Amino acid sequence: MNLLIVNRLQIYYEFIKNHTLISFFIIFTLLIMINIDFLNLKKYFSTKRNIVITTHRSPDGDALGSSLALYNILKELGHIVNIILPNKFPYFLDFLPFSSKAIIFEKETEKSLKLINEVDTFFFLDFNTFSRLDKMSDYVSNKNAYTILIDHHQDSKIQADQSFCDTNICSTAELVYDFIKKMDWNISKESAISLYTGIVTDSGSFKYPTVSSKTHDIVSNLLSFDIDHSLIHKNLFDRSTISRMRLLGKCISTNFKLYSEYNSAIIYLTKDDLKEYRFIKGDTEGFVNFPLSLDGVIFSVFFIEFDDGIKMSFRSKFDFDVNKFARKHFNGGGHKNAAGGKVTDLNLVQTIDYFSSLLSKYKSELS
Ligand SMILES: [Mn+2]
Repeated sequence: MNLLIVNRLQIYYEFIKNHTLISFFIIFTLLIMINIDFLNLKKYFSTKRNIVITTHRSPDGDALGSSLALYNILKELGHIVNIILPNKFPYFLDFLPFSSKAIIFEKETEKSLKLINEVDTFFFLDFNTFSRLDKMSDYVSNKNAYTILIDHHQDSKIQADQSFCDTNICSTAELVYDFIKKMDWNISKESAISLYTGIVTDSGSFKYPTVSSKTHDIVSNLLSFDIDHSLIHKNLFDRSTISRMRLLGKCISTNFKLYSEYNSAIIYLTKDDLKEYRFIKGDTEGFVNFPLSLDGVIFSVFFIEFDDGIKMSFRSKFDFDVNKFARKHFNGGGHKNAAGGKVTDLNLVQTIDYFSSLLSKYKSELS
């Protein structure tokens, strides 16, 4: 054993021997601190609650999967539970159990407001700032209710009554799994499907650096519920629409720019492209990964022009921090290797020009 550790252990031993009472008190307090939230939470959920689960705009597999898993479990426990999403999820996630139960704020505003008004408990899943709830934001943040935040994004701006956040974990689904286990709640086959989906989508099918042995431990446990993982992958990745194929073709053939000096590449789609190829929601999911699959490219951006502004997805390999980049220049954020951003005061050409002008400032980080 390392000499330093031996020394330390000796010091701890001496301290405990000489201050037995104080030591026990410290250990006891630490144990209470670790468990107290869960003891209180277990008590809190022992009475029937009126719960709304919500997640970020344009919900992805992790956002929706985490929400549906928790929805199923809380419902089984006898609580009143609703999921309210700011807007619709992409079509390929409709295989998730109970996905049809999700209420879309944009479409069913009155119903959503009534439910928010009646709520006593909120679960906030997979987002770090209320602005990601879009038009729902003020109604939710102003409502007086007990709030529980489970999230893995950096720089959280949400003050919740209970926070279960860890930015080193690759998916919120893993944190939800931990939360369920600590609460001693039972996982169902349906919730296992949803959690597995969350982990697969947010880990890039287990390829991102944040995937850990714990991720695989959780997945191993989820597979023990006899879920058809192969079917889940087919549902997630092999249900492309013709419009998606054509939009991807457009990006790769003409709407592409390589900045070899900065090991960066971009693709983009204009409003006219979306119209011409009959874009439907979800069609461009994962497009940003294509430039990143080029040998040597460590930073890729996908620009998409909508009526209300330019939406951007950022991805990187290794140490280039796209969360910082998106926050600093494009009103966005997310994770170190995956982030989003939005611009409303520039058109597409101006946005790309502005982006190009920034690259030289990052030359050392990008080479
Ligand atoms: Mn996530």
